Amino acid sequence: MKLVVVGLGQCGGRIADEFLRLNRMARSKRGIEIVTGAFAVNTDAADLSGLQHISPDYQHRILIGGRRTGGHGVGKINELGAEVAKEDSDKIVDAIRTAKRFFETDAFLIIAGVAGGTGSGALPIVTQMIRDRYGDKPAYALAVLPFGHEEHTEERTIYNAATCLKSLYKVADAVFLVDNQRYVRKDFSLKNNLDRINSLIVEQFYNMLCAGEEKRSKHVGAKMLDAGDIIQSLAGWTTIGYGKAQVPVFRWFHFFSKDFRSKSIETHRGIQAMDEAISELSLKCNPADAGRALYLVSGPPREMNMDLLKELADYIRGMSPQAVIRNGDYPREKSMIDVTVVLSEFNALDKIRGYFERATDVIHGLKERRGEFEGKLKEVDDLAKDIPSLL
Ligand SMILES: Nc1nc2c(ncn2[C@@H]2O[C@H](COP(=O)(O)OP(=O)(O)OP(=O)(O)O)[C@@H](O)[C@H]2O)c(=O)[nH]1
Ligand SMILES: [Mg+2]
Repeated sequence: MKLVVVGLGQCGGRIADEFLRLNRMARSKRGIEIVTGAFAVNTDAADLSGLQHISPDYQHRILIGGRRTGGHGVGKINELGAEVAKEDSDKIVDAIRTAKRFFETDAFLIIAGVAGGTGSGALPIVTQMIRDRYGDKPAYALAVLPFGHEEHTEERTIYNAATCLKSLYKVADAVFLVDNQRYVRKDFSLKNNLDRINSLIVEQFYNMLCAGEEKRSKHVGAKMLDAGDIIQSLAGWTTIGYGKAQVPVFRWFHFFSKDFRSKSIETHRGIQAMDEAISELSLKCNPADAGRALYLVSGPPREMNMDLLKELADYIRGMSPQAVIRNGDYPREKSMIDVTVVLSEFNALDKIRGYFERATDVIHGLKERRGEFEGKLKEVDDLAKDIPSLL
């Protein structure tokens, strides 16, 4: 599957940059392309300069809101982020058309952190614009949710997340939810290292995007997972996970034994990889609530037998009994079996519900404080009514 990726704000821009790195890896290691264009949009000129892979010209690093923000961002006010994205919409949409292999693109992926200002405000607007303009291709969003500490220290974080997600759900064909906090726990020694988190986020998509682009028959599975399968598997709130289990590169007994034990070890490895993928999903969720599921298993061809595929199918079926399930196998990895899982079309997610409830409280609290503030202001005004003004 080939994507045009568009990153908004600092978080979005950096993750889009990382997708381009992933594409270079796909090209050099596998001879295939998975990204047909990558763009970063920001109100902050310094953030745009800090990117590494996206072309440095103005049509790939797109500065918006220049006059209103002076190139210094919108300081967490996502309403302003949304406004400047609307004002500069032509600039963004026209630039996207310049993607070199635009006609080969299967879908758009629009990325931002939902708690900031620029990205959070621009995400629903740009997604809607892209859908209106390029309606024949799906527009998916990747929404990065804030760290726990950000949620607890800053009311605006919750407000931005809630307003962004509410609007986004209406316009995106699917929304990948990626909770920053889940990635911190994965690797304590790299706490707060955003680069590492960005790589982890993006690498989960690698095999899923590559599988359908393979041209050499030895890398085409018995059931190839292509762009059509992926598109059919995505709708509404969506999570993604990836897990792997090492396989010894050379196993002498493989050549001599058709032992039932070695077969069961392979199946076990596949299940172990799937277990990890499920427990490390990009957002905490209840898999039973998913309406659609997709999984892809990749490994050395000799490891991928029918038993393994059947075990994985049973596993997913047991976990998400309501879901329409699609799957594929990808004889690619050499020294591991890995599994990518996408669970989609969730009807209920605690995290989203939590944002909406808390944001409603924040809005009521703000209204109350505004009322008190205005009451006091009026009191002082009344006190000064007999004092002459110099204006
Ligand atoms: N995973 C990840 N999260 C990031 C990154 N940069 C920022 N964030 C998160 O994104 C949110 C802040 O969004 P930013 O992208 O910095 O904000 P912005 O869209 O540039 O908006 P303004 O700076 O307010 O104009 C916070 O929740 C951060 O934790 C990044 O590189 N990777
Ligand atoms: Mg910024």
